[in-house]
Amino acid sequence: MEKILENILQEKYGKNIREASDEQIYTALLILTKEKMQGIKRNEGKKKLYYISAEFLIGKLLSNNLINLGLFEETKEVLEKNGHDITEIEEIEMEPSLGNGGLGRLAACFLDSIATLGLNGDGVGLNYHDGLFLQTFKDNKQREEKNPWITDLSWLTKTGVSFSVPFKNFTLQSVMYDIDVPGYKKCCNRLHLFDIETIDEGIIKEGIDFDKKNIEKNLTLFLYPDDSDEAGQLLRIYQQYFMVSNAAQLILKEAEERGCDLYHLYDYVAVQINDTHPTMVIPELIRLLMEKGFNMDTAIDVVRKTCAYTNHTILAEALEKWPVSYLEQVVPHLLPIIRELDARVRRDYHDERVYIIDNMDRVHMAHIDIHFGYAVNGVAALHTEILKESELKPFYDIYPEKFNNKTNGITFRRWLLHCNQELSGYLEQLIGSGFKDDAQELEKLLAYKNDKVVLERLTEIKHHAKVHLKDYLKTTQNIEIDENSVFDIQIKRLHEYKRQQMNALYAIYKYKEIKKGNLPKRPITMIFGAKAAPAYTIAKDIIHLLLCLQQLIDRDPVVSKYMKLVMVENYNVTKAEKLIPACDISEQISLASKEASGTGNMKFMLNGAVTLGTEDGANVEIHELVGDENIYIFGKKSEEIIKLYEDGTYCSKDLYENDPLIQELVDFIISKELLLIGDPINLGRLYKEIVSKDWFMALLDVKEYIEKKEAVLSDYEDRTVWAQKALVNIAKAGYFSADRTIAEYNSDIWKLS
Ligand code: 26V
Repeated sequence: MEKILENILQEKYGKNIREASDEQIYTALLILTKEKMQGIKRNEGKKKLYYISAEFLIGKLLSNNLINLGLFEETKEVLEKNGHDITEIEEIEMEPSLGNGGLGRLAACFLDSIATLGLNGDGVGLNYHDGLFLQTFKDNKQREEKNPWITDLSWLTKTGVSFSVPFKNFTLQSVMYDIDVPGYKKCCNRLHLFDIETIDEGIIKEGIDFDKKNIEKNLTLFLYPDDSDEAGQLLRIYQQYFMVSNAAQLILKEAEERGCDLYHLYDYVAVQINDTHPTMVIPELIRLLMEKGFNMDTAIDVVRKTCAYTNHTILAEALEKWPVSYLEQVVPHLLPIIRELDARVRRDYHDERVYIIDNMDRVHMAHIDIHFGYAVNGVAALHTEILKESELKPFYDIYPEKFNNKTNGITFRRWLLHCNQELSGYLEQLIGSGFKDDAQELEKLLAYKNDKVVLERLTEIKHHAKVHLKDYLKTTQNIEIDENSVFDIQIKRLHEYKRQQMNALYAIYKYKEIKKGNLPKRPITMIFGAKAAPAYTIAKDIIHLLLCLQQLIDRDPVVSKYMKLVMVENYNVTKAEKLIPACDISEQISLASKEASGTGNMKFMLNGAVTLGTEDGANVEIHELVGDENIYIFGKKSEEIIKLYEDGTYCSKDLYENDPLIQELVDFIISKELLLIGDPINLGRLYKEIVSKDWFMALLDVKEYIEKKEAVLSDYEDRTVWAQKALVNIAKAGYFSADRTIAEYNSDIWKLS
């Protein structure tokens, strides 16, 4: 390896490893790794999976690829020997921002595991040039900027593959780019990202503003362009159809190349539809098969046996419903097929809840997937139960055999081996390296639960990670944090159901307690990281509140000795990799029933944080695995919440008016202290929202939350018992390896050979 690196550097820059700059080393390593990946075996097999997703939040790739290729340690040593630090080299790489949050990161973890299990399966998505926006803070508010990530030399490789994609008024010619995805000590798969050559970043004006109607220039500029107006929604439909038409054409082309008689497509191909964004692949495949001479019945039958759907949310507003008139404007050629699918449903089932086109002429994308796919899965046990028993009950009654659960998972290569090398190394010393291939082997750690030396060492490793995070925040945001304080972290997309606003109310509680002289035994550092969708007003108001609280606390000479609130700017995968190893308390406080799974909860657990959470999503399974002693659960249960929504009886105003503490905390949002710092419009609107609506019931659980968090902080002081909790969490995290999840997808859904 050293020799090859040396050669590349000599050839390209006329320098040896010692003389080369970090940038030059990064480029040389990129070239070296890409060449290695091109040389290794591809997964093969008669049947191939296509994982179609609007998002692949892959994060930086250099170290991860080196780990999977078995070259990381050697590279690190060679660089060290020559005066370079691999962590500095990692900084050079731009993070592609091709995803929003959990769903996109899950797709990336899945690609890693699919390759690691040696399965024949590629990802298919879009090559957004500016990805999701880059978040900056100004005047305590979020600002959105473009986020370009594609450099001259990157992980993308342009292929010769290209398809014609027909829209109503024009046809676009695609270009396919590939990113290699090496498995851990295994063969390689690919992520195919489709694009067009005519994209013009020059049309981006102020912030992320651009002409939404100029499709030939804007199609793959942004992930989730603002869809608060008609042009924005049409653009999303253009993007989705472009993605799936390319996917469908690629699938049929490759199947035929593998000798498939398309009448048996399902023996050669499995298509996983990641949420409803790729749903149009179903009518598109039907259309393409009919062009090849299939009759409609047969085309539908073949496609139904090929496609499977994953549901990632029960939030009604997130379930896509496109107006027929919009589809007519973009893809009129799909409409006859969609109408026929709807007619077949209406013929067979006399229940308007399962129709594809509703009485407002909107196409329910999930309904297409459920009727015309062969499997439907939720992403955690509770979530799947809720789908079966309430959200999708009419469908479950028709097709009980299609429904199944696949509890999410994470790749341990990135979320332990790479992001927490000290912990991973120590675990290897204790229990051997078997856990790297079989995550369940982490359970061997339980044998050390009463070993003082091990517990102290785990505490020390956590402390080191906290110091690293301290240094990182100092360099990147010029923020000082105290490594001896408790690190309490909530990092995820900003959404009311995730209840960052409830955590903010805790911050207000703590601030007031300290003001009253009730000083905590140990300072607390509350860390948040979250982007709010640009058009999501209340989410932005919550960010404003958090930033105002951060400033208020920082400016207070007394309070700032005991607490600190930090909002991390532009939260992304790279930042998650720094934050998660340093965390003591993992905040997973969504309103029960609303968080389908969560995957951050798993990453924190694996890195020895203790969860403070509701019985929601995969928290339920974490709770079952670690037991009551090693998790802090609070709040109303999902059945109660579902009932409250059904009855429509929740009234935040009653809670506000009848509980003096709740009133005091909520009133603080519009207190003179905060209004001196913040914007009365944002704070006033948030105050009103919480008092008069509080759709995600923060006030319902806030008191229990405060009590529980106080108990956590008090328990933290018994450092030995806390280290035992951390140890049990690490030991029990093996279940959440994405390798397990993917093995289940394969045996129950894909059945790849
Ligand atoms: C999308 C939208 C878009 C419109 C406005 C409101 C809204 C709210 C939520 C969503 C979520 C879409 C699907 C999604 O990202 N689900 C996440 O999937 C993760 C992987 O399965 C899972 O861990 C998270 O719990 C789930 O929220």
